[in-house]
Amino acid sequence: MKKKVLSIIAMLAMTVSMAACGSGGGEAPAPAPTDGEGGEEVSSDAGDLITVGYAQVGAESDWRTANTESFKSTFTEENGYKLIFDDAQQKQENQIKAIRSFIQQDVDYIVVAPVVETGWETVLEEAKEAGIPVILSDRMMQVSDDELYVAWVGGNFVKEGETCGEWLADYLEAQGRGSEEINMVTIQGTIGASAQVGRTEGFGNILAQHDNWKMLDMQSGEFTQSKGQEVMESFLKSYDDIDVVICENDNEAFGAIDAIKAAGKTCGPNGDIIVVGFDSVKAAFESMIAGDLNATFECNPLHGPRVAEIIQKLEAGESVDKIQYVDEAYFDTSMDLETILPDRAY
Ligand code: GZL
Repeated sequence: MKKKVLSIIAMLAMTVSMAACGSGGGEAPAPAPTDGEGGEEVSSDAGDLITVGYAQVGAESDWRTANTESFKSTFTEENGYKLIFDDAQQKQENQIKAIRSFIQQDVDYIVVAPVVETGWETVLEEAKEAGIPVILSDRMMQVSDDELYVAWVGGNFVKEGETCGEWLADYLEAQGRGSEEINMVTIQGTIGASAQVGRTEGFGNILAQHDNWKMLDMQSGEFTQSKGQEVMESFLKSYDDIDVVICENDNEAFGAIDAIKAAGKTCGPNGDIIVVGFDSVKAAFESMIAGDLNATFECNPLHGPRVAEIIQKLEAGESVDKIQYVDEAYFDTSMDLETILPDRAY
């Protein structure tokens, strides 16, 4: 594309960093250090490729690994793209540096999964100044002018939180505990991330409808398994009568389960503590089948094809919807999980 010459010069001058994406189940291994200088070129430049700069949050969870894979398998040379991928290791300053590097390389499109919602105005203005369309994937940005981004693709986080609350109410009712005093704690995601803001708000909407539900405490587990375990350990030390733990992603739930077992308590459908997570990654199905996790609320990470569809429409001069939710469901131990699991894409 017209950006080709510049990008070759920039690429030669640029250090590349390869995101080490983790495997399912645990916390992703720490990715190779990235300097946010525009990240790693995923495919060699050639011919008439559309250059896409993708500023990814990090590699903190199974969900993130699947999200990254969705982009890397969509934005390939065979599909007509050159992907420049940057892993910000959950640091906003690295994402901002990567966006500036994409602008310097004069990419055709910038895609961002913003680690938190605020602090983007200036760098988005710079992209606008450079005439580079910005597409948001996954989490949202709070900006004064929503013309600073073309479209957003992601999950409906408030709805995910509400679905979780409604599921819990039904679950407790079915157990004959509908009027019982229920003590709960929440392991939140990265504070200020749309997924954390929405899930906390959504569950809170249902919590407000149940006078017999008591939220004892909320703390951030940063969407990671290790931090989730640490937070649950501290909750177990502070409160000896926890009935439910709401984990704002599955990896935090895996950590919470480890902490519960280490404290000599049990969890899952026949346990002392009900454990729920968000994302519905494969390892969550394995945890439900093992009898540890009670339910998981889906947040589809496969945004690559949706973003490519937006780019193709823009290339054809067509208009695109500003807000595009992905389809989401939930899964619990009442379902035939052994049958569902093999068909799960992530
Ligand atoms: C949700 C995404 C969240 C996932 C976590 O769209 O932003 O970030 O729920 C991930 O697993 O870390």
